Amino acid sequence: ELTGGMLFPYENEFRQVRSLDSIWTFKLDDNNTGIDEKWYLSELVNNTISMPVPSSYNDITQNISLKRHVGWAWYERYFYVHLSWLSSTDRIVLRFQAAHYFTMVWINGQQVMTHEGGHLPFECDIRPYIEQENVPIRLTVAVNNTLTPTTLPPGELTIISSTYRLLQTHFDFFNYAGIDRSVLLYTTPETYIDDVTVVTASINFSGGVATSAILTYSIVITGSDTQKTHVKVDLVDADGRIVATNNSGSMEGTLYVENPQLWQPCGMPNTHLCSEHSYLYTLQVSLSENVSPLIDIYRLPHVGIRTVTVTSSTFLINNQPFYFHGANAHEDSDLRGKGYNDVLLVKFLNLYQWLHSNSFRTSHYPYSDQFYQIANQYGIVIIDETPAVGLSQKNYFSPTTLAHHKQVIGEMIRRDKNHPSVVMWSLANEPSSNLPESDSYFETLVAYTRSIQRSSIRPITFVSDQHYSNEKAAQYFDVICINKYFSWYSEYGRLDRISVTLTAEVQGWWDTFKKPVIISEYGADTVTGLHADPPVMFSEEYQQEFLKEYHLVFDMFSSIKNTTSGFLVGELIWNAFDFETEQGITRVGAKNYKGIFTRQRQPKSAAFVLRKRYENMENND
Ligand code: BDP
Repeated sequence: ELTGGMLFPYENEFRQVRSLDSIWTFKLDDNNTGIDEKWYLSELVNNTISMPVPSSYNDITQNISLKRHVGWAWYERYFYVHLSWLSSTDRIVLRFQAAHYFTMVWINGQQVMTHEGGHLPFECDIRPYIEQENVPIRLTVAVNNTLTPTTLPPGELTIISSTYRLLQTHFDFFNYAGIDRSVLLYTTPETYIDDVTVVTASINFSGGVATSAILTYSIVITGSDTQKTHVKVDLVDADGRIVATNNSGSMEGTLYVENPQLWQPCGMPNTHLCSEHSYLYTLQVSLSENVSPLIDIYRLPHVGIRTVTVTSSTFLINNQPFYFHGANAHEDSDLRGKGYNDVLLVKFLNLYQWLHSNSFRTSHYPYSDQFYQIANQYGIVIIDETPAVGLSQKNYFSPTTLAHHKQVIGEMIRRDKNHPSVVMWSLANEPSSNLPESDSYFETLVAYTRSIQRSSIRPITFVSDQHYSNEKAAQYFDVICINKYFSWYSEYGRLDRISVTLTAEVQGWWDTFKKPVIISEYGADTVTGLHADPPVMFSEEYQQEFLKEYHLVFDMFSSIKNTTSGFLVGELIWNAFDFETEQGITRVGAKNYKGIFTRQRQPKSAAFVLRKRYENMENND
C-alpha cells in the first residue's frame, strides 16, 4: 500500500508553487552508457541540444535516431531557490506530473528519487539535498522508455545491432517519451496536510429534489508535529459561503449538507448549460496547533456531490440513468507527441462541447490532471483507465506484473479519487482475457481495487476484445466494456453485415454476464478528403455509413431508449483524433486514421453525424 498523498499543488497563503517548465538541456544516450559513466556527476557536455519541457522529445528534431530511440535520454537544468524558502523550515518539493517511462532524478549529483511508470506524478522533498544557498542547483533527469514484459504497458526489446534496438509492443500508439508533463517546485509547511479524501456517502431525495447529503472525509497529516495538530474542515459553496463545518479536530469525519447543489453530468434532462449544473464546492482543510494558530491550509477546489451506482442493466448518476456518449482520445498531437499543452486541452473541451459529448475514457493511461479538472468544471464524465494496454501474452500475467499493476492502480486512485468527473475505474484495455491465467489475475486485481477505494465508491470495469464465450475476466467486474470492429478488422468492406454481427455479439454479452455493457470502441480509419459512393473503406462516406449502422444496433439495446429490456449503457467511438503510430503496412504516414477529427483537430464528415446524434440524445433523454 502507498504511503502519503499526491495532492495537486495549489498555491495559497501557506504554500508556493513555481514551475520549472522551460527549455532544458538534453542529451541522447545513444549507447545507453550514461548511468555507468555517471553523467549525473557533472554538467552534461558534448552533443547536447535544447529540449522543451513539457514535451515528448521524439518529434522535436530532424534526427531519426531521436524519433525512434529506445533507452535512456538525459535532461538537465539549473535553478535557484528563493532565500525566503531556504530561511524557513518549509519542505521544498520537486514534483514531476509525469515522465515516460522509468525516471531517475539527481540534485547536484545526488540521487533523490526514481519512478517507474509513465503517466502518474512523483515527488520528493529536496531540502535535504540543497547544501549552499548562493549556488545554482543542478537538476539532472534520466528517462528510459524501454518497455519489458513486466512494465505497463508491456513490451519486448530485441537488440539487433548497436544502432537497431527493436521494441515490440501490443498497442498501436507511438511510444512517445521524455518529460511530457510539467515539472514543479512547491513548498508546504514542515508539518502539513498530506492527503485529503472526500466521498459523497449519501444523498436524500424528495420528489426528485436533493434535500440533504452526507459527505465523509479523511485527512492525513505528516511531519514532526502530528500529535499536536487539530484539523477543521469547511465545505465552501461557489459563492464563498461555508455550508458545512466539522471542527471536531479528528482526521475522519462527516459533513452534513442541507439542500445540496449536485454535480450533474452534462446532457442530463434539461441541463443545457452544462457548467451551471456540474456544481462544485471547495473543501477547505485548516490545520492548526491545538486550536490556533494556523499552520497549513489545503483547498480542494472540485468537490462534487454526486453518487454513482450500477444495477444489472443501468448506470446511475444521482439515481438517474446515465448513457455514456462521446469519443475516446489519446494525449497526442503534432510536434509535442504526448506532451501536455493548455491549448490542446481547451480545444479538446470545445470540440467535446460542439459534439455534445458527455464522457470519455482515458484510453489507454491516466491523462494529465488538467483533463480531469476541466471535466469536473464542465460536467464531462470520465472512465479512468490504467496503462495496462496490450497484456496479450501468457507470460505477462506474472506475479511481478500483478504487483506493478496494483501499484499503478494505487497511484491512479490516490491521484484521481476526489474528481467528481471520474465515475468508474478501468483496469485494462484488451488483455487476453480468454487465457486461463487472466482469471485469477483479474480476480485478485478487482478485489484489490475494491479494498483500496474503501467504501467502494466507484464501479470497476475493464475493456475486452474477446468473444463472450471465451471471456474469463468479465465475471469479476461491475460493468463490461467491449471493443468491436465488425466490418473493419473482420468482414471488411461489408457494411451490410454490421446489423447481423454486432447484434448477435451485444446480445451474447448480456445473455452470458447479465451486466451493463458499454461499447468502448468502434470505428473506421478515414483519410480526410477521400470520397467514394458507394462507400469504400478509408473514405469519409464509409466512416459515416459505418457509424450509422452501429448506431441502429446500439439503439435496439440502449438502456435509456428501452427502459425495460435495454442494458447498453454507453457508446464511445474510436477515436476523437487521428494519432501517431509506429510505421506499418496498415498505417499510412504512421497514423491511425480512425479520428472523427484530424490530428490538427478539424472535423471529418463523420463528426457531423455524431454531433447530430448526440444533440438528439441530449434533447430526448
Ligand atoms: C483497438 C485498440 C486501440 C487501437 C484500435 C485500432 O484498443 O488502441 O488503436 O484497436 O486498431 O483494438 O484502431
